[in-house]
Parts: sequence; structure tokens; C-alpha cells
Amino acid sequence: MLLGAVRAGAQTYTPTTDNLAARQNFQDMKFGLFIHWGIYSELGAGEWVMNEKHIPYDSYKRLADFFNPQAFNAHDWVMFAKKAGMKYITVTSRHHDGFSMFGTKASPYNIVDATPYHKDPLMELAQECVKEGIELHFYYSLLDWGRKDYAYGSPIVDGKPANGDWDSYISFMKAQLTELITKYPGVKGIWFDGHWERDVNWHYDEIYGLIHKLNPAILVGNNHHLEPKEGEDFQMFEKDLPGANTTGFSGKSKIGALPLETCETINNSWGFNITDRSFKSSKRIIHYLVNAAGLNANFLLNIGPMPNGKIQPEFTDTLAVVGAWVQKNGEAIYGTRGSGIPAQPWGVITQKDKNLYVHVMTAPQQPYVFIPQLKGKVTKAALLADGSAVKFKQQTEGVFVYLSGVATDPNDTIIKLTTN
Ligand code: FHN
Repeated sequence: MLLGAVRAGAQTYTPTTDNLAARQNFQDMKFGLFIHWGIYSELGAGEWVMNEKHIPYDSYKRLADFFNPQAFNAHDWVMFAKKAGMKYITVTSRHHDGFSMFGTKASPYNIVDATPYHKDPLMELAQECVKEGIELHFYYSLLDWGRKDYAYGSPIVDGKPANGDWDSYISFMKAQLTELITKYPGVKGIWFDGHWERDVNWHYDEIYGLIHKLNPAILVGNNHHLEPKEGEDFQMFEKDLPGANTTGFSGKSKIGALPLETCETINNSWGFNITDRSFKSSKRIIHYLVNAAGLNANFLLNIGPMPNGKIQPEFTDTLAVVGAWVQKNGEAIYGTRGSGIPAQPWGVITQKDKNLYVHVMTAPQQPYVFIPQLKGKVTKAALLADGSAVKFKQQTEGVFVYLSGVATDPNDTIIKLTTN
């Protein structure tokens, strides 16, 4: 069997060499910006507002008539991500409300045709990302609350909504995905969501097959909260680190062999929420990033820009601090892989080539940390911040790294161990 091939039933998906290289690059990037932005942002109550407030679809649609994000500036968004140390952006092209935030010929319900804005912000974003060397992935909702062919709420019979036109809906998605992949420059990934809404035949063989036919290097991921499926290139987790299930999304999930990503919100909301002030601190975000890296996963941090297209100052301030930290300590994050050594009460260990990075995020009770299961002989230990030597002792069970006299960092004290 060829490298990376996955078998399920009669089908075999064999990722191309370019796809495998894209996976490596994806894992190297480690930190991405998730953006939830749509006509729902106008109501300032998150992206589920139509559903949660029981707004009839025809009334909700009127939001498009006055969606006019005059302050949107793709350069500002990309610079925001870059300054934060993020290497890629995953942006909602169409969320569950069914409104397309890009110019599409497959439906008039889109930002170019249905709003006074009449422009395509995702095209501007794609072009800016190419210019600035940031990867772009599109979030794409499988679930649609409004389309008649989707028939939200319909009973499901024989893998289809009884009151809808499933073939029509699948063709619609294929048409839009073709546009997203062929029209927008530099797109590197598709992030599906909404699978969990109904038990139907999603025709993933056709959909994933189409994506990989149009561009074999595109990374396909699906937030179905299950084990990876045939044709997928990365596995994502929602609001939990891989292996954890504190929020209930990952109960049926099992870590597979694909590159991993976990997403979390900067406050408590995905889409813009004017009353949500539960902003995470820069320290908490840094710890999330480091903990994810220790588990071999990327961290995709979400913001919900305001309806005018601007990013609220609380997010900018926090991420400027995160960015300054990542810039200083990026060696221990970017391009690393999980070391396979389990997380410890004080922190995690990342690895790049022969170097191990010991991230001490919680001060241990003793003046040392113990790293179990370390393979290879440690030849040197040094504080990453200034290169000063750190005392250590290696035994068969593991390595003791002594912290007395070491200048600690309030976020994460990183000690670099060189092994032979
Ligand atoms: O329902 C969505 C939600 O609005 C948001 O997009 C998140 C992002 O992971 N995914 C869904 C919930 O699983």
C-alpha cells in the first residue's frame, strides 16, 4: 500500500506528494486565526442568533439588505493575524444561516448580490493572504437552516431529507466548493462543519473527491466530532485539546493518524457578541497554544469581527501581547511536533529534530521538573530566553532539570534540551 493511503470499504484515498507536503507545512504552522463573520454579526449575539431567537428565515434575510461593512480591510485582518504570530486564517465562507460571504453564482443569497456592499471580502482576503504569505482555509457549513432543498427539520428517510431535494443540495455545495477552490487564489484548506445536524448520506466520496481533483494539495477537515473519515487530511477538535472532552463535543472522537488542530474562542462566542466580555487573557491563550503544540496539534483561535468589518480593540490588545511572546519563543512552537512524552502537571514538551523544549507553565512545588520517558542522551540544557546554562541530571527513568536560579517567564519558562 502506498504511503498514507487509507482504506475504507471499496475506496482508497491516497494523498498526493503535494498533499503530504501540505500536511507537514500545516503542522509546522501551529497557530491560526479562525474568523466567524456573517450577516449575523449585525445582531451582535453570535452566529446562532437566527436559530436561538427563532427569527423566521424571511425576516432574518433582511439583514442582508443593510449589511455594508465599509470598514472592512483585508490588509488589517491579515496584519492582525501576522502580528499575533499566526500563520494561517480559516474564515467562514458560509455558515449555518446559509448566507454566502463570497460572490457565488450558485445562489443570489450572497454578499455581492444581496447586500449594498456589492463587494467580495473573501476575494480581497485571499489576495492579501497570498501577498503576505499567510495560508487561507475556508470554513464551509454543510448545515443550512434556510434552503428548501436542505429542508431543515425534515424527517430523514433513506439517508435524505424526506421534504427536501438532497441531490439538488449536494450539487449546490459542489458548485460552491468548485468556486471557492478555483476562483480564490492560494486556498489551502476546507473546514467542514454541521455534519452532526442530521444522519444522512453526505456524499463525502464525491465532495472530497471533487476537492482533491480540483486541487490535490487542499487539506480537507470535517468538524464531525468523530474519528477521521476516508478522504480527510486533518482532524479537528472543538473547544478541547485532543484527548479531552470537557465541553462534550469530543465524546465520540478518537485521535487518528492525521495532523491535528483544535479551535477555541477568544471570549465565549464564535460570531460577534456585543455582550460577551469573558475575554481570555493573553496568558491563557499562550498556554492553550503551548498545550496544543505539546499534544502535536495546531491551535486555531477564533475571533468574531464586528459588522462593520473591524476587529474589536480587546482582541487586538490581547493578541498583540500573544504575538510578542510567540515572536520571542517561536523556536519552541513553530515546526515542532509533540514529543510523545505525556503532559506533566507543570507543562508539556515539544520537539524539533534533536531538541526538546521543556515548557514550564505552572511552577512546580520542588525546585526542579522531572521529564519521564526521554529517549536519547541529553548533552546540554539551556534557557531558551537567553541561552544561559541550566543544570540537569539524566537517569534511566528520565531527566531532572533544576530551576533554582533560572530566570522564570510568567507565561512559560522554556528550557531547551539538546540530545544526541
Ligand atoms: O455550530 C457551529 C458553531 O457555530 C461554530 O461554527 C463551531 C466552530 O467549531 N462549530 C459548530 C459547533 O460544533
